[in-house]
Amino acid sequence: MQQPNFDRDLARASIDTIRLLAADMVEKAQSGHPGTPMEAAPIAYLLYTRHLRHNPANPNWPGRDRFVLSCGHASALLYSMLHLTGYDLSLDDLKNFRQLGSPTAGHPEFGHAPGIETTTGPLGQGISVAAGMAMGARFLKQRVSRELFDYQIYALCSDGDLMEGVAAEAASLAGHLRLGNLICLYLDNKITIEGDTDLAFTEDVGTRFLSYGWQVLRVEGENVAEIDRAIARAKHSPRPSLIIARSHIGFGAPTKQDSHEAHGAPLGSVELQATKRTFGRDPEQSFVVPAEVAAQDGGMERRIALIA
Ligand SMILES: Cc1ncc(C[n+]2csc(CCOP(=O)(O)OP(=O)(O)O)c2C)c(N)n1
Ligand SMILES: [Mg+2]
Repeated sequence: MQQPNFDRDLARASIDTIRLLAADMVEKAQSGHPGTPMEAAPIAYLLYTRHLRHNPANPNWPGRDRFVLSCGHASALLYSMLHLTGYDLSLDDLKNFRQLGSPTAGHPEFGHAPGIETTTGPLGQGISVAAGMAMGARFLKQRVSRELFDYQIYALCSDGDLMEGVAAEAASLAGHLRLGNLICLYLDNKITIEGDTDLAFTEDVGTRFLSYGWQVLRVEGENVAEIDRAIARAKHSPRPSLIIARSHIGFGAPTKQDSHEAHGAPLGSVELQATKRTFGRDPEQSFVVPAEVAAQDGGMERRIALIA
């Protein structure tokens, strides 16, 4: 298999840090959703360090790529990622997840914390908003500035997002308009809030999106090289792209991985400690960011230099 042109060990250490920070946040708050952040950490890491054109020191730069968290219940993922990539969100802010007055709300709105674009509570809305944002970006690019508004819209979505009718309407329009600046990453984990998707959702999502006129790519949710290549390919597609990641909710949790129990409740201290052992971390410590993870330059600094 082709080797990725990045440090695999550092990527793995960073991804595990993201998952455990998110699980610690939910555990400390005693509310929230640990499983989806643990599952989506590889995608978030690759996006934020290798693909997203953004500037943590100037989160509102108009030419930035936009990241829409359609499965907004995974907000702990976003906060971990923003903290690690240098946005103005401290480890203490992460420790205050879901507390009154903190910048780390459960379902954050635009402007509430740096780096938050759209995150949605109602499933289906995020991917639909993302299609609208891609239309807006194209308009600005054609009418105002080809250089400044040459940006992509990334949306992370889940089964529930794709069950919603509104998402189908928006995706159909995006395909019709050939919005190549729209990239949706779908966490195909076969689990929803009540249990397996077998209960209510067995359609072939990929074929549906192909019929809308999208490019459809498939990756394995823990395969960083595969995810990286798929995102790189999607960026150059003239059509919108759906990257279907076969991923595992609660990845690394010994008894809750691949279970709806990892969706909307803290893992519990015993399970969380066992998860930390799985990743070779000290089970007694929380909110740990290893020095090599904190100090890394994942290529992000270079992109910032280009756009500052
Ligand atoms: C329109 C809408 N209906 C219902 C809900 C309640 N709800 C929150 S998450 C969820 C489903 C979770 O399953 P999935 O989208 O697959 O996310 P995962 O657990 O895999 O992260 C539901 C039904 C909602 N947020 N929005
Ligand atoms: Mg799911």
